[in-house]
Amino acid sequence: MRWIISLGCMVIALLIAGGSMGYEVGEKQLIGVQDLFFDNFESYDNGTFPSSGGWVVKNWGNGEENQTITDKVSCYGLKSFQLWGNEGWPGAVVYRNISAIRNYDIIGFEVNVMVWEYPSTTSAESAVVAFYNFSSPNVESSPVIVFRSADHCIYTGKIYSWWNWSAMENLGKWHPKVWYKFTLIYDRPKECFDVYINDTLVLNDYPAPAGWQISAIKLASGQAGVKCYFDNIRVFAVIQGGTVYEYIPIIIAVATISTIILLRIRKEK
Ligand SMILES: [Ca+2]
Repeated sequence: MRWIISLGCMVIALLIAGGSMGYEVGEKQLIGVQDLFFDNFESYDNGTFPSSGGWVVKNWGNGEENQTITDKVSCYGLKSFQLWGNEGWPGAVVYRNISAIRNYDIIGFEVNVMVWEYPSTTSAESAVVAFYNFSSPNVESSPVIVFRSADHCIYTGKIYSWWNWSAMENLGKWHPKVWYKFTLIYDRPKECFDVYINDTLVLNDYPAPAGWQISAIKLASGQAGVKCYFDNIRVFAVIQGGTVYEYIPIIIAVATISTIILLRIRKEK
């Protein structure tokens, strides 16, 4: 009986130790993600432009009627947002103000993108997703995800260097009618960003100048002149904290010891 009391005291001691010390897993850890904007395009009528959701046009591309909510293609739910650029110039460009984004150091976007077909031209870009400057839309900011037409590859980098493909990072081939999920997380103080494709990290700490101008998200179907589709777009901030503790090892230890005690008590009965 005495050993059970001893073990019980040990469990209590472990719990107290866990509560006061924990296991430090880093000097400064990420403690959460706060959504700043989300749109799955389900709330709009088919065939309309989603201006009621705050989307604004910069270029109508291949006609006003072709920049539209559609129920013919979707990644989640029944609808997505179709953009269709002109072959040549300009493409179809829209953006959405998210002014709260200025309040956070680490920001990101997540979006599903699909390009309908390979362009018949090698003109520059088809689908584009980028952080943007809402109040000065002609002043563009980094970073960007862009589908290049010439080699059918996805690129990332700074938006100013669109035409300097060799200065950008090639993230691999894209294929028509395939949805790709992109997650880009931009650490402005560190001046670098990470890119995930379909939840797999494909680029880590890519250098990028601090995007102080960023206040919006931009979508486009560029001058490749093909239909591009966007769904489930999310813009978020990563919230940082001080030291974060990891309690899992302590919980496992306490659970194991408690189980031993319970088994021993049952055996004695
Ligand atoms: Ca949808």
